[in-house]
Amino acid sequence: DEHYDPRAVQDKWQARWAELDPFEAVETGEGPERRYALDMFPYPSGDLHMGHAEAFAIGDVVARYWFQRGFNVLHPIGWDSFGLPAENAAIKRDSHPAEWTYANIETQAASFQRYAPSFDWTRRLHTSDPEYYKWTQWLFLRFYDRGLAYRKGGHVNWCPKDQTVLANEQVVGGHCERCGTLVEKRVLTQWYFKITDYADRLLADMEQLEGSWPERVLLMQRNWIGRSTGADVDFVIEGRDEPVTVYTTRPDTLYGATFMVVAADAPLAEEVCAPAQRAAFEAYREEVSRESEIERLSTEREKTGVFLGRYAVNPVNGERLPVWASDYVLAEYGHGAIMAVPAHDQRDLDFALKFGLPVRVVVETGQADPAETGVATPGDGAIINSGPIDGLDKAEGIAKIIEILDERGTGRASVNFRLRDWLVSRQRFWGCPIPIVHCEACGEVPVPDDQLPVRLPEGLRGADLAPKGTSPLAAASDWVNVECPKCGGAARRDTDTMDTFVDSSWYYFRYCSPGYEDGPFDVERVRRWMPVDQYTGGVEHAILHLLYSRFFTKVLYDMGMVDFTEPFRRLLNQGQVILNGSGMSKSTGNLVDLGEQIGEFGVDVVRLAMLFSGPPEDDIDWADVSPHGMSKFLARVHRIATEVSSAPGADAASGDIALRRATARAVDEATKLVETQRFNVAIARIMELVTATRKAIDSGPGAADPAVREAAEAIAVVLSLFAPYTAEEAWELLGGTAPLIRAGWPSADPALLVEESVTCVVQVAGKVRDRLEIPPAIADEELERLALASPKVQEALAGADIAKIIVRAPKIVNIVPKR
Ligand code: ANZ
Ligand code: ZN
Repeated sequence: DEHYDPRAVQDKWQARWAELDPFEAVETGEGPERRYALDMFPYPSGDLHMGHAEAFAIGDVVARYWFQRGFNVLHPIGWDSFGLPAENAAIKRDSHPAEWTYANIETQAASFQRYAPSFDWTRRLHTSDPEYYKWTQWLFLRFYDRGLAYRKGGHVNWCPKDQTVLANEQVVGGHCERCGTLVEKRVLTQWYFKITDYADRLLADMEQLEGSWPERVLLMQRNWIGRSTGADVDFVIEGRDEPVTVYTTRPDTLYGATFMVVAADAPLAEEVCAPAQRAAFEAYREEVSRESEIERLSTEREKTGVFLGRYAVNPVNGERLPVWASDYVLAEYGHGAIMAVPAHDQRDLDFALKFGLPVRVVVETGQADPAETGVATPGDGAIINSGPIDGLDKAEGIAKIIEILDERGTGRASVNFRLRDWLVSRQRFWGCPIPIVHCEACGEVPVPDDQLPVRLPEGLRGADLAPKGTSPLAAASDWVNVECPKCGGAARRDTDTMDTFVDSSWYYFRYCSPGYEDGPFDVERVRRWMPVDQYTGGVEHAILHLLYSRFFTKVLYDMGMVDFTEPFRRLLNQGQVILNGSGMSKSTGNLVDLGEQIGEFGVDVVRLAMLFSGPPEDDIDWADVSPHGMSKFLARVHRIATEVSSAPGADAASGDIALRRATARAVDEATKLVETQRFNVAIARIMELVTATRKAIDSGPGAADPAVREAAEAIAVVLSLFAPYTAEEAWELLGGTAPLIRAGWPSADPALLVEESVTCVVQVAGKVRDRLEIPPAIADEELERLALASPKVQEALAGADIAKIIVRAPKIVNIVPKR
């Protein structure tokens, strides 16, 4: 019947699956191979939207495929439930963030139950539950024990709207990643995680991910870590005991240095500044502190700076270089000071031209004089004006200079990373409290493990949470004032909460043993389930979340808690769902409503439409998607199952051979396509098989033919990955037992995969000389090659040159020798 309504069977099967529990991961030491399918857990902002639908459909396909293959599958779900939106909602509605959060979680959970139902719900977790954040705090303290969590004062990014600090990673183009407000700099004492200690390993271990993570994600991670190699060079400063060290990637241009620049906001600038220049310097520094990051980093902007009244001595030639302060040198990179080589570095050249400083070419690049063109020449070439390294090229020059500096003890090879330590404290309420107490006598005191979790104080709500620039927790005086765990004296709790990226850096470990009470996870169970076989989620997490998770895993490895160093074996970033070019996200509003689509077409249709629209990595333009077409297709599947259901079962081997071959090919290809995540093509293969089956019923051997049943069963099993409800219904019609997910994956009989062959006649000078058995779809070139390779043809040619070959694949090849 063409009137099949995919919505009609959803509730029935959802209830049956809930009874049968086929998706619960089985905890046994032995048994089948295990697979861990992980989806990036959602933030509970309202109901699920089209973006979720895309990501979770993909994750569900992967998990279902593994279930169907008979693996022991872990496919958990949970919520990343701390965070600012809940707090802002609570302020607006005069309520508690938990109310909004947990109400939204329930809404999303209900939607998930219908939409992507292969989760193991027994492992559900929420990062805002005290049972979860207890272990986030425990991990914080282990980081603290290892010197990986520390407090320091310094310039931090401050969002004036959200009234909280931001990690460097959360500042995009100078603006708050979340709300778009221009970010300011503030001097504050904050908690950091020492991710820089792991920079080398974060980079080196990427080798394990090569080929199984998207290339662009690896590239983004590499750029973010930003390893560069060069040299540290020590410059003596006249009138100062301590030399100033600069980091340079071009020590080969050391003879071209004509001045030095110190970051205006670095303490070094203040230290180096001569008394006569102090007033000018302080005025300049004041100016810089008012600038936004975006202004500072702009290349368009004219350079600014001030002379510090001192000279640095070039260690290789004794030249005196004036020392300047400027904002284009960053306090937090390298040593916060540079040697300026204006001929070969554009920023230095802009500065030199602005302030009338000398420009000296030391590399012959064949380009025009930078002092005249205003264009620096950063390329390679023969070194000149550089004493002992004249005539060398860049690589040789770098090696030689480092050797010279090394000998004199005035410099050394050096490696730098762009990666900064991870700022983890936030001045907001709805997050994981930092388990530290500040005591006047003892200083920072960790909360003892047996006093965890440090729960969020009760009683704060609504306006109490409004941003004030200090943490709202500070207002809960009963909560803040505690006894020092060490000396028993009066002490205060740390009032900051952790960046929610801390919560999400380890949730996938917790899924392995969600109720575990003796630690963040059961080491044995993590050994059983991890690493994650496939992680599915948005490319917006390509840097932060993945980098932090990789960092956590390495720390856990160093703690001896896990025996692997990378948490995610394979990564898939799904594309976005868009509508005619406008991104559909929370910020732009949901233009297509998932609930409405499901209401109109049913879950199977929405899933199928998403998955069929293109490769999973590509964006989906919902305007191009055809739910009606998918609906018709499912009706055809259902109709075939209905027609076959009344036919008696019989040995498939006696069935129609052409359809049997088509089924075997479809299964074989679909398997490979699912393995390589080309789901859209896999669906296309099933559609072709449906068409072939229809033809066999209508104008071939009919619905009672055993090959038709075989095809119908294969269709149901493969389709179950993409349209699980219709597939299960069809399976039942065919006499199968629920749940279909336990029916096993079909395997294609290799004998049926061998292509049929046809006979090709090969003529030489009009005479038949050979007959070749070849596949019917052979290409002309391939057939020509085979014909010429035939010994009988070679014999007939007897060494004669060939005038012409006429190929009519797959029937005939005619070879005309020269006379
Ligand atoms: C002299 C020089 C000559 C440089 C030349 C470049 C070209 P990456 O590759 O990103 O590591 N630099 C060093 N510390 C800096 C800081 N704190 N703020 C701004 N710039 C800084 O860049 C390293 C290069 O950036 C260094 O090499 C230095 O300039 C500059 F023809 O030294 B170079
Ligand atoms: Zn104390």
